[in-house]
Amino acid sequence: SSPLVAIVGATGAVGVEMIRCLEERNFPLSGLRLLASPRSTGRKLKFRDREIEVEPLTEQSFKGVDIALFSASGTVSRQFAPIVVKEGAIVVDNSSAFRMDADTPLVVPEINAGEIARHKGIIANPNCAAIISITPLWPVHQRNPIKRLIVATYQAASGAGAAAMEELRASTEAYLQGREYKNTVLPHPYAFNLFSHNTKIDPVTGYNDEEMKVIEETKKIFGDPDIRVSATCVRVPVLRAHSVAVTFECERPIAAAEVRELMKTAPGVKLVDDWANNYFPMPKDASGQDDILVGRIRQDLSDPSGKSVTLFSAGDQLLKGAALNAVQIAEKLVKVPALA
Ligand code: A2P
Ligand code: 11C
Repeated sequence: SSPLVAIVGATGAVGVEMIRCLEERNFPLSGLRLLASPRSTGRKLKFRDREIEVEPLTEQSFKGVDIALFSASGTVSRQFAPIVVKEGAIVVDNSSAFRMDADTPLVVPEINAGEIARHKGIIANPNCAAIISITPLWPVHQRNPIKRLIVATYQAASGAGAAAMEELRASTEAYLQGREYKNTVLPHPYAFNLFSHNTKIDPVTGYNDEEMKVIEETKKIFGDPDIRVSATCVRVPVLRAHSVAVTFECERPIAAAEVRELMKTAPGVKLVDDWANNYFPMPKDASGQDDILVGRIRQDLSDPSGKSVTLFSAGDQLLKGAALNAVQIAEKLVKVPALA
């Protein structure tokens, strides 16, 4: 019979997209339980032809649940995911709490769906910047192993949650009206500005947590600890799609034309590479789309060996970067044939 599904963080930026993905992809479920903080108790959210009341998350919330999709925070996942597992249910966790645990599969279904089978109750959804950076690269890596990868991200407000999206809107409005705006969610003025990703900097290396996630998660998802990765992560004033400039070096020479051909059939990817019209991936176009847009594919002129290619991509942070990827993992759990 169909599973009873719970969403933890159902009122959040990712949570509401999880509800929408379950609905749009016609996920087979016997019931949907929506959980959030006590602040949201009593709120109703639409699913299919009905409204479901949001319940406060407690240790009793998971009775009868088969699959729980978590997107509240690492703290909430650490506290409640073990309770779900003890109940015999499966967690798909969008936080970073368990991603690097050896026992926890870290899954992008287009890359390593086979990992799902070895789960011990928790399957981790990767960091959104990592998913959007590396999903298009997997077919390249299989053809001609990528030895080195350098990414620079342009990350949207949604990655910092619904309140950050609201801060972008409100601060932009204030700026245009010449009003003062005191930022309370993100650490710097956001309107008409950009800044280094708002996570902790390692005092020794100078890399921030987001950059280290991209580096470490890439190795785990590709199953290749030797791949050399560097990342610069930046927050830009865009609502909900992350963009990435990617340069990679393969084991053998590779032509940009070959990469472009691979992108035409890469799962979860759409080629947007119109040189004549200077039309390439944009967060505005990626927003609301399942596919990651990829373009600007060209030889890296700084590598005379011909082994390096550079490209630019944009993907919806809330969809492929988070909710969609989690629902795709859940589909594999219930063995739904690949949906559109
Ligand atoms: P709430 O809306 O009641 O605060 P976002 O990433 O957009 O900020 O969303 C975070 C989500 O996680 C929201 O649904 C939020 O609920 C939920 N959440 C945050 N903290 C807790 C908590 N301690 N217990 C349950 N849900 C939480
Ligand atoms: C951002 N990627 O855009 C982050 C948010 O590890 O899942 C999600 C952090 C994570 O700020």
